[in-house]
Amino acid sequence: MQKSKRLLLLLTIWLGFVLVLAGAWRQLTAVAAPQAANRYVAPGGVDGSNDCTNPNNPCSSLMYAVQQTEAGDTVIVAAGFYTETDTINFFRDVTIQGAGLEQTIVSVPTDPNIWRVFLVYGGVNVSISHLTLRNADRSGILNIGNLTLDQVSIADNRGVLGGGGIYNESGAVITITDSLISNNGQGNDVAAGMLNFGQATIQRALVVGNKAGSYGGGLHNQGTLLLENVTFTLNEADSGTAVSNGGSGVITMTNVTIARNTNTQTNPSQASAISNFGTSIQASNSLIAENGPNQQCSGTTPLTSLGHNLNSHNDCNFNQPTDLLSADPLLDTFASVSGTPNWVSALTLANNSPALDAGSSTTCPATDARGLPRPVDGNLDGTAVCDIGAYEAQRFGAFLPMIVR
Ligand SMILES: [Ca+2]
Ligand SMILES: [Ca+2]
Repeated sequence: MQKSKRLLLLLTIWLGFVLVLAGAWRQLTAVAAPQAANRYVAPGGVDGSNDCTNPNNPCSSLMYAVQQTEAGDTVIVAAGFYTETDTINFFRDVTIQGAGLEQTIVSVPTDPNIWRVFLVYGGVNVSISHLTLRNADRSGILNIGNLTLDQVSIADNRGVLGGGGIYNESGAVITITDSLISNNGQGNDVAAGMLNFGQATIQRALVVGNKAGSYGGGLHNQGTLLLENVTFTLNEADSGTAVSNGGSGVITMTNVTIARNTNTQTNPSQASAISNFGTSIQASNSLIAENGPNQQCSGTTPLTSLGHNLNSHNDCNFNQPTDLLSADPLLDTFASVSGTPNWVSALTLANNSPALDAGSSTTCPATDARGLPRPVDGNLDGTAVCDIGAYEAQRFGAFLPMIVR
């Protein structure tokens, strides 16, 4: 009896010891695990031995701050113009947050040896938002890893050897939202706005004023590409002036507007909007108009219509009963709306445009390119239906009393 009591006491003491040890170990490991840090960059900051973690003592260059990061860190870049001395390489998972697309400008000097602004290495997850990156000799961004861009402007990169704005490598994944791809390429190579070999998604974006020498003024795709609420306009190339697809490329486009792009070569077999030599392009709720001077679509693989497309001519193989052919969409000016990202403006539709309420409300996204809601009753017949293209007319006048009632 006495012996068993002593055993019980010993066992209790041993158990308590084990529990104390376990608690201590938990505390130790909690301390040992690296904590994700915020690092700060601002004009007038100081690099040197600074680890950039004190917001009151920020670093001055984004490249230096990225070099200080551990995996999982966030680099917060204040408003300002940053001219980096070379390409910023991402070897670790990092988030970069600027102060705004028009406020935080990250640039590199004009130099044929500075090929990129950002390079994301394979297997690395990087998220970049609220800034502009510009002036690389080759591609603004080379992505080999997994990259998300939100409210980013990719501008004025020269695209020597193609892929001026973005080069998304085979096996890489990129997601672009609420962003602007503008004025990339110098008219002497391919894929001025973007060259995609991997998996790419672009939602709510404006691809404008990019200039390729041969094909793919807006972009060239040989991977998997999803386009939703994207406007391609004022791009130049000698074929596939807005969108070019090749190799095993697969493109799905929903509520895309391709308008006012210009061929630099007048060979009528070269498309002013889309050329498809790849596996497939599927289109729904998309608008192709006012591209010239050549035919709108060309290539070896006809487009596949999923319905509710509009072609100002009749040369894109749109063959569903809901497609509008040889129809003038009555495109108007660019519009953005105050309170929404004004860089993702879209080409508006006149009040009597046939594109109003001619889309499919089943397949259209919940907003238009500007983030405004779909569907809206654009032809004022009492029924809200999605419009064709990246823009949804916001007309509420006539039926407001019904809503108020
Ligand atoms: Ca309607
Ligand atoms: Ca509508």
